[in-house]
Amino acid sequence: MKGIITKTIGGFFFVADTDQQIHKGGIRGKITEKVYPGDRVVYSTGEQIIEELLPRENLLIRPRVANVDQVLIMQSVKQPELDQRLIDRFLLIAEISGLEPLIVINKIDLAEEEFEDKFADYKNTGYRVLFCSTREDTGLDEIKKHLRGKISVVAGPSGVGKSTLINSLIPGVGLTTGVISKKLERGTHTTRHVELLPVEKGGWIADTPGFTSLNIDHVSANNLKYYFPEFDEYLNSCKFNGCSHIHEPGCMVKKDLEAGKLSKHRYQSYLAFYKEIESMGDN
Ligand SMILES: Nc1nc2c(ncn2[C@@H]2O[C@H](COP(=O)(O)OP(=O)(O)O)[C@@H](O)[C@H]2O)c(=O)[nH]1
Ligand SMILES: [Mg+2]
Ligand SMILES: [Zn+2]
Repeated sequence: MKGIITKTIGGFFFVADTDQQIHKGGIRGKITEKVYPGDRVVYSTGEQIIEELLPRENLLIRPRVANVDQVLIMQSVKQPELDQRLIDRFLLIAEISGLEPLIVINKIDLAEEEFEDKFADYKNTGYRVLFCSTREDTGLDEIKKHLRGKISVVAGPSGVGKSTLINSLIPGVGLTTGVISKKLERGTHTTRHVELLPVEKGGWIADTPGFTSLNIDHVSANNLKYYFPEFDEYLNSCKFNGCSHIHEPGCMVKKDLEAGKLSKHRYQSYLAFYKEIESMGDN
């Protein structure tokens, strides 16, 4: 039978069948590779032991989750304050890693002013943006739809409501939230296990304490432009081949930027990441 690993603890693993029923078992000796949550396996019933590790599509390093389809880039409108640069950083990481990004903006119950406009640039670029309030139970059904049939991880700063969201999506899962959880996360850093949690209708989601920041050192400054989808249509329109859209004459990106056809804040993020990568050297 085919199943999916939801967590591993010590010598044991937990494998979910196609009905999301979870079985506990030990790993058979002939499997020499390490298995991670998200790994697809062939297992036998009864003893529920892994027969075979099926080919992996990808493996996130921190946290270790295999076969990730989607990353929820989560922020709140307030408490903590919205950080668009961080959204852009996570979008970049998602693009580099080949994961589908889904921007989720929580705590809309706290908004005192119009906030949706701030996300028009992302929508125009083709990114999905969803708004929710776990406190007032708004927007959650829409999020559920986007989780169906996929393995998703949640990324975002501490306090935006990642654990609360998962608790709302999966009744009874009981993740620790709020101030206490921050202490716990630090105190039990090494013992915490990543676990895939079942979302109704066949999706999986992982709360990811370590996935709050990542560096972007595996892309070169020259290639950075390929991970900003809004620049795709400029590949052949600038005067210079391989234009970085920064200082070259005859750059159409800069022209359209001035004409207000491209997002200024996205371009600022591009510049900031470009400089960051350059300053790391060897590019
Ligand atoms: N006002 C408001 N507070 C929320 C909402 N969602 C979560 N919170 C609160 O934000 C705090 C941090 O939530 P938590 O889930 O622990 O954040 P995490 O660090 O991202 O996992 C908790 O006190 C939650 O009760 C929301 O939609 N609105
Ligand atoms: Mg949390
Ligand atoms: Zn250019």
